[in-house]
Amino acid sequence: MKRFVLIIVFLAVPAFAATIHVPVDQPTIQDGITAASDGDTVLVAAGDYDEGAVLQFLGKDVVVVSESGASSTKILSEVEFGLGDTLGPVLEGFEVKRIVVGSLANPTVRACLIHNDEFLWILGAGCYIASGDVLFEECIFDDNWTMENGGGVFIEGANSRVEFVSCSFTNNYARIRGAGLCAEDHSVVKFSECDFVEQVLSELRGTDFDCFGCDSIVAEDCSFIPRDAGFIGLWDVSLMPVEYARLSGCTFAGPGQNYAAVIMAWGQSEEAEIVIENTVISGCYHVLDLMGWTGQLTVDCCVFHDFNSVEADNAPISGYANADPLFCDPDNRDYSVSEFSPCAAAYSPCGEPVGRYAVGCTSTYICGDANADGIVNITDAVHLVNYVFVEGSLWPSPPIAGDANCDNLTNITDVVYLIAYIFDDGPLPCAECP
Ligand SMILES: [Ca+2]
Ligand SMILES: [Ca+2]
Repeated sequence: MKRFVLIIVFLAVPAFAATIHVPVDQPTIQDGITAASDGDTVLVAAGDYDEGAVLQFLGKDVVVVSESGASSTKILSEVEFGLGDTLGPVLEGFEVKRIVVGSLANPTVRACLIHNDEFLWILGAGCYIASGDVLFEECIFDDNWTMENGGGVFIEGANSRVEFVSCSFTNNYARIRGAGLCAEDHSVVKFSECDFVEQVLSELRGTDFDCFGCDSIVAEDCSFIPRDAGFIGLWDVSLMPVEYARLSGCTFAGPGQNYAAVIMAWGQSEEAEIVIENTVISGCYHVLDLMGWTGQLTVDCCVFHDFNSVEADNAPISGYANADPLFCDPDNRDYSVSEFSPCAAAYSPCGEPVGRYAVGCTSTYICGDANADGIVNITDAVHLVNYVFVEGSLWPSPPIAGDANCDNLTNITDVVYLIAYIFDDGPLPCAECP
C-alpha cells in the first residue's frame, strides 16, 4: 500500500520541475524564464529588476513568484503575456509598472501592485488586455493615469474573459472613459469582493468602470467609494451598451449629491438585462439614469438614500427602500452599518443583508422619532404617514424607530399611536413594549 501511494505522488509531480533562483541561478527574471521549462518555478529575491523594455513569458507554463512580496520586489519593466502563453503562467507578488496581455494568453496575476505612476497617452495605463482568459487575485491597481480610456485596466475585447477577485482600484485616472476599468467589444468581466476607491475621471463616463459594448459585467460584494465631497464625478458605472450586467451585494457611498449618476445605461436593445440586487446606493444625483432604456431591468432588495432621482424610461422602478443605510462612520470611510440599519437582514426590505459591509457598530434611537431629529412630535407622524402611503418615501431612520406600538410592523396603527401620544396624553412610544 505504501508503495502504491508513493507511485501516485511521484506521477503527480512533473518529472523535471525545478526552482530557479533569481538572482542566484540567473541574474534577471527574464533569464530565469528563458532557462525554465514548463512546470518550473522562478523564485525571485527582494529587489528592483530592470528587465529592459518588456519581460516576456515566452509561452511557458511557469510560475514567477517573489520571495517576499510586492512591497519589496519591483519589476521596472512592462510584463507581457503574449501569443502562446495559454498554459496558465502565473505572476505572483511583485510591484509591476504595467501588464500587457496579448492575443489569447491565459495568465493568473496574484498579489501584485500595478502602479505606473506616469501620465500616459495609451489605452490601459496599468494593464492592457487584447484578448484571453485572465485572472487577477488580490491585486491593487493604483495611480495609473491615462489621457485615453481605461486608467487601471483597458480590455480591448475579442471575447476576453477577465475576472478580478479581492482586488482594489485606487486613484486611477482616465481623461475620457473608465478611470478604474474600461471594457469593450464582447468582453466578459467579473469582480468579486473588489473595492473601487477614489477614481478620477475628467470627461465622459464610467468613473469606476465603463462597459462599452462588453457582453457581460458582474460585480458581487464590491464597494464604490468616490473622492472627497465637492468632486464632481460623472457616471460611476457606465453600461453602454451592455448585454448583461449584475450588481449584487454592493455598496456605493457617495459624499452626497455630487454624482451625476451611479449607474447609467442608455438606449439598449430589448435583450439587454440589468440586475441590481442587495445593493445600497447613497449620496448621488441620479441613482439610475436609464434614458431611452428598452432592455430588462430588475431592482431587488436595494436601499437607496440621499438622491435626487431614480430614472428609467418605460421601466417603473420599485424594489428599493428609500432609507438611510446608517453607515457607522462615513466621515472616516467606515461603511459598515448600524445594527438597526435597513441594510441589516433584520430590517432590510427583503430580510436579507444589503451592501458590501457587515453589521458592525452599535447605535441608539428614540422609539417614535421616525425622522431622527431627536424629538418625538407631529413631524414624525407626518413622516410615518408618508412612509406608509406614498411609494418611494423615506423610511423611518432607523426603520425600527417607526414602530411606535412595537408590534414589529410599521403601519397606520403606529401613526394613530403617535398622534394619541402627542395630542391626547397617550402612552410614550414603546412604553408598553414587552
Ligand atoms: Ca422626530
Ligand atoms: Ca407597529
